[in-house]
Amino acid sequence: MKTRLFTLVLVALAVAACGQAAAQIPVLDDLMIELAVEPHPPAVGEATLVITVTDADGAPVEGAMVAVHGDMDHAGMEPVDGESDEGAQGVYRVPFTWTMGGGWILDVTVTLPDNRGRATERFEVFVEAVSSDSILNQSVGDGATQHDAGGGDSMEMEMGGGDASSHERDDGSE
Ligand SMILES: [Cu+2]
Repeated sequence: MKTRLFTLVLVALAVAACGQAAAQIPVLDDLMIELAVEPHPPAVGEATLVITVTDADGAPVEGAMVAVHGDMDHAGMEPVDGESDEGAQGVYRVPFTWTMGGGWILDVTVTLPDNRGRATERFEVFVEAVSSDSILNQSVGDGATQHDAGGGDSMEMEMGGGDASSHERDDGSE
C-alpha cells in the first residue's frame, strides 16, 4: 500500500512538470503550414520535406524551428524524426527517410523564435514501395505498370547519359 501511494505521487509530479513546460509556449492556430515532398511522387529512400510557414497575413515566418515526427499507419514500425535547417523566406527543408512504402502520418511542429508560439499540422503521405532509384519506378512514365497514387503527373524522369554534343560554332576563323 505504501509503495503504491509513492508511485502515484511520482506520477502526479511528472504530470505537473509536463504541464508546466507545455504551458510556457502558447499554441497558435493562425499559422499556415504547407508541405511538399521531394522527390515526388514519394518513394522509399531519402527525401526532403519542404515546409512553408506563413502567418495569418500570408507573410513568411522566419527563424522558426520545424520538427517532423513520422509514423506509419500500421503498428510495429520505428518512427522517423527530422529537424529543419534554418530556413529562408519561411521555407524550411527537413531531411527525411521513407523507411517503407505505404501510408505515413507526419506531424509537423513549428516553434517560433524565443518560444513565442507553436503550431502542429498533420499530413498523410502515400509512399511508393519501390525505391526512387529503381528502374521499375523510372519506367512508370511509360505507362507499363502505372500506379496512380491520385497525385498530379509531376513524375520527374532522369534521363541517363548527358548529351555532350554541344553546339559547334563555326566562327569562320580560318
Ligand atoms: Cu511500415
